[in-house]
Amino acid sequence: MNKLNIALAGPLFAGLFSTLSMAQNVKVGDIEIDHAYARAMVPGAKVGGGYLTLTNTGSADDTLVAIAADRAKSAEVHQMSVDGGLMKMRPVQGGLVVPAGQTIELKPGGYHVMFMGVVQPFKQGETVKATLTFEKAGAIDVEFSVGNIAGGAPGADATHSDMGGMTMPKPQ
Ligand SMILES: [Cu+2]
Repeated sequence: MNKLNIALAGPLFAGLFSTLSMAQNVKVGDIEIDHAYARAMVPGAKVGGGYLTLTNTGSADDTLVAIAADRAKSAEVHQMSVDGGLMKMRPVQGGLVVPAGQTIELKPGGYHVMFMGVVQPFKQGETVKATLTFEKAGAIDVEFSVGNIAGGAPGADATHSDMGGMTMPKPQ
């Protein structure tokens, strides 16, 4: 585990557990959506992360093809990964596939919804509404409960508020 992981893991997990109790559960077609939450953003931040669990109870794969939110100019699914010691995030091309009978978890450090062009940074206690569109199941409105700012450490939130180029520098 490198220094970046250690620095991020604590606050991120704290944020995750503090928001799970506010989870909602909605369904459209064969797709079930749970645990939708977003992280609070620091003042001035334009980019925020959202997380949720997608379960496909059907017998055919489906794909999350679009996300729209009132509070953001655009939103898309990103994948975060560690590549050669660098944490990177990139858009998932062609939509996020939710395989038949499987559950996909969007969580810190992995897949996440990236809200971009946010005018008013998300604040703890707010609800951010978004419409998710699936190729087969269709569209569903989802409410993301806004949790805390990842433990309150400004450095930790930099992963989402300062993602120019989508490649984060390796800490020394
Ligand atoms: Cu992202």
